Amino acid sequence: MTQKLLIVYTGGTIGMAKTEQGLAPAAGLEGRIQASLGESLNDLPTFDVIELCPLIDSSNITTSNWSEIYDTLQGNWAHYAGFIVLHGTDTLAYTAAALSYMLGACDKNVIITGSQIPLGMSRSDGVSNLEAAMSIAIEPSFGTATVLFHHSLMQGSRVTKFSSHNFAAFQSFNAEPLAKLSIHKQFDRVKLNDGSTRTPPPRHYEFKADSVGVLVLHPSLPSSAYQGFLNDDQCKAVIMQTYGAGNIADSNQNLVAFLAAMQERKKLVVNVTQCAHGGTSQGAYAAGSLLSRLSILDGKDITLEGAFTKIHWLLAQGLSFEDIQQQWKTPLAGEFSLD
Ligand code: ASN
Repeated sequence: MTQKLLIVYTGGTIGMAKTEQGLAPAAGLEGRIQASLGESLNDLPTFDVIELCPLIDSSNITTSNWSEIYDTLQGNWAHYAGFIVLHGTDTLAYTAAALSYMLGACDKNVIITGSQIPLGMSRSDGVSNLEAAMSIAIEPSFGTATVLFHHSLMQGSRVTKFSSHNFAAFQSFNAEPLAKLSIHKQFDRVKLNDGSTRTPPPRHYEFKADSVGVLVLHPSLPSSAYQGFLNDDQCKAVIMQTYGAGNIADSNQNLVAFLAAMQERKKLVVNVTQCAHGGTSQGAYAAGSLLSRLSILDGKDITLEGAFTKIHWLLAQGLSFEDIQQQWKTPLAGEFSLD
């Protein structure tokens, strides 16, 4: 089998160029890769580049872009030994989590990376991120989609962008990185389910773009922040970012009534903590115990991105409210820790 890599370029800073309006994605990345990586390419696998159209700043990502990336990978699966997705950093964590559910425990590596400074510009971190991804993409499968950034290889379902300035832009706060790339490369492969891997099947579902919202709790929350979710028929679920160990203001009668009405209308609510590290202990405090009584799903130590995309994925499978309540509890791609 060929040891060739496929690089899927979606846009993002790594491939941007200066314009009068500021940095914007630019086509023709292959030439810039050749120029920036130069002779190092002699030690790396050969590669092809597919540029998606249009190339985007990842702040413009939508659920249909996840499908497009998946279809590109799936359609080319048999022809390459490994895959790299070049993506903007702003929403990379959402795409990485979405691809983790979509691909499952796949039999080849899909590594998602990008950069804070464009390739070809001085001090670009794109060179080291891309070189590192290329150097490990044809390793035996890590068993899940991964993110590689600033020498750290992380589970795709677990990352969060935590710095807009540092080269180490991503963290996996609740799961150890799969590898730290130094002079030596050492991998702890992820064991999902029984450790078996598969070829991703053709996509048979569509994401429903407007089906999931996010509610961030804050002191004296106005009801206008959430009332719209209730009245919007397209909205099937809300990820609620709660305080600390998963607490809400249980003295806020409007909020409590909203949560009860969500349950009555069979709209899902997921409890995800606002804290970057740790997770929920739903019910540990009286102020959070109400959530279990209202059948609100416990996000445990999942990220916002992991929860948002998991609900999208489950809804896209056409599952009922009751089935999703059940299936939520099982990790699909290592997205939360089991107690
Ligand atoms: N705005 C850019 C993007 O997400 C940021 C980056 O890639 N560093 O596309």
